[in-house]
Amino acid sequence: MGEGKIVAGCLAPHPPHLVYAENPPQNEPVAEGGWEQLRWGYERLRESLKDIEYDSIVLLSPHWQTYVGTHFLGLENFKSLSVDPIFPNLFRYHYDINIDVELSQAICNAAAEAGLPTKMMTNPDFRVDYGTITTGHMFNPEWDKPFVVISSNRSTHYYSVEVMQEMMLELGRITRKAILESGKRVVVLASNSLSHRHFTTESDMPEDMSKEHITSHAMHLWDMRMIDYMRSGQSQRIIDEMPEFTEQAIAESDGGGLTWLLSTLGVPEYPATLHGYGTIIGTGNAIVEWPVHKYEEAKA
Ligand code: 2X7
Ligand code: FE2
Repeated sequence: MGEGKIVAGCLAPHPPHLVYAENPPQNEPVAEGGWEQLRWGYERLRESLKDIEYDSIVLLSPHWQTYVGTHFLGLENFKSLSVDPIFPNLFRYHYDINIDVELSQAICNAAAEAGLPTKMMTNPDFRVDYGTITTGHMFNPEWDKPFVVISSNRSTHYYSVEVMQEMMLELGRITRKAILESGKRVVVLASNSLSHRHFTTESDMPEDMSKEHITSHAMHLWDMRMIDYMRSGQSQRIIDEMPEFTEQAIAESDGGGLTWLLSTLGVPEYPATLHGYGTIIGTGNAIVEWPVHKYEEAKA
């Protein structure tokens, strides 16, 4: 086949607070708003891609945690209730997600051929994790595109950040090749926060923004350093500093999504666009787009 294309790659974090604050009909709890800086950031991201045509969304979520290899959602549709185990007061979301099984199987097969342990998830009762659902909703509230959903193999925890990076760099190269060979136009999403130190208590009203701030100055400095590298096209430095960042900022990059994203994009040297930054219960979250479509048009 061939002629497939990655049209954009995004860092698209998934704190369930964002969906809670949007009050969509699928979510049971009701909020008085909150976290607007980030929700407006998602609006800007959606606006930026609204005229770009694509077939599917490929997403890696750190909350689908698999210890034996990388798994892929493998049925045409999953429909159920997703509840955040830590914030059931904020997130009880009735989802109905369509899967691009053809592309999912193609990436899974390519990973298996390269020697990575893989599995297609074909249990119809499988509950899709809230990271996938939150990022899916915030990126595409209409749910009108099929997804490929990739699990987070917990190699940081089983081994180290260095081992995780080796595996995710390889999975990214494989994902890229499989997309280009598929003939499809695709957006790739890494669903993770940056610094990830939570407060240990929640305010009486979770959406009370007078209580929201970064957990510590050190976390702020790490987040700004990473964002600066993204905005100045220094992806390789992000990869090089990932072990220190992940350990010192307790960053959610431990799940491998950010490394996988950069590898899938071919370790880009062009600047990414920051659509929004904000904290959620003390964690740092950035909405960032690598506008592959613009970069490739400029080269042509
Ligand atoms: O999963 C999350 C997260 N990554 C950050 C903040 C709050 C809740 O959930
Ligand atoms: Fe998370």
